[in-house]
Amino acid sequence: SIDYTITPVKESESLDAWELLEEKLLIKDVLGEGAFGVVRKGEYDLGEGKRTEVAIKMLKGNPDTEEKRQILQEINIMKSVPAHPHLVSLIGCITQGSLFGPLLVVEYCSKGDLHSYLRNILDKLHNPFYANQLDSIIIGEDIKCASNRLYDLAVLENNDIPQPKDLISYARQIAIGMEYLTSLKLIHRDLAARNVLISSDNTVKISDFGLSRDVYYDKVYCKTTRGKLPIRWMALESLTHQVYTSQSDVWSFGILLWEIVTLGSTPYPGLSTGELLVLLKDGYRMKKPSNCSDELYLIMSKCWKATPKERPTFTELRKALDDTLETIS
Ligand code: ACK
Repeated sequence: SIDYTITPVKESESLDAWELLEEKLLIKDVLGEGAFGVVRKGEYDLGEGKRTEVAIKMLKGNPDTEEKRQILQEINIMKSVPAHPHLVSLIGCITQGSLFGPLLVVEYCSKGDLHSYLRNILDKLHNPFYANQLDSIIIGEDIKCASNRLYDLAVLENNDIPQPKDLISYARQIAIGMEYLTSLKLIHRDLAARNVLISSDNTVKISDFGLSRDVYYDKVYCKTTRGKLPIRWMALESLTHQVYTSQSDVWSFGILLWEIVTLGSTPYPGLSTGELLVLLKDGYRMKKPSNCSDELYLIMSKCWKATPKERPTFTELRKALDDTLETIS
């Protein structure tokens, strides 16, 4: 397997076909901020009067050498991964001569991250004006749309509300993207709804796969872009032995399924991260959300098997979600 995390960035590799012209890049509003960097919206001039919307990732303030090394590494990993419909695509980078330091330019996903997107729907459902509850939306089962609160909400909101089958389709698209990453021997290490983006045509794309958290060598790098360890998404062996594999990504995918079903709730509600490790070691796992079908719960539960090898592969997960989708009208 290729370990991208320890590949040093060579100066000579920085200038290539991916290098963009700074004068053609228009940097606009901040979309979001992390511990190290900030993501801004932008436009890139493609020539002949054509422009494309982009998202620009850059470092904040006075970045140190280490932070620069990290973003250059992220750029290099993204360059090495051929584009895929379910991964956020690299548009290019500016590694030389920019006042802002190295810039990573990726496709713009207008609907933002999956977590905020789902939370927004949950908040709407909780709004007394709609007087609905999550319990009345069954995810992963064939139900009559007329009795579905998401359907009611879609009618009120001009149809831009995903239906249960759309939510399963998101999960399936993420499984396909992860199947691809796995085939390239890449481990994501921070698969979560916050790291999935939605494009204007509702295609779901995995983001931040180029982030190299050099977990084997330095604990600092097992932090997320937001500067915290993603404890609630981490597999048992990652928590106990700092072991990250595609099978630990599968565990995180199970948690991500749970996030989708609960429309962006925080995993292990009511439990502190401190309590979690002991409970997980004891075999404790999240129970079935009240609105989750048995079939879908079985899929997520398998992702949380203590023995990594017993968990399904992303290919198996994709197939299982295909089957689930078929049962939903
Ligand atoms: O929900 P959001 O607007 O979507 O807030 C987060 C924030 O930046 C921090 O990651 C947004 N973001 C990141 N990458 C992109 C992108 N390629 N397209 C659109 N928004 C993005 C993300």
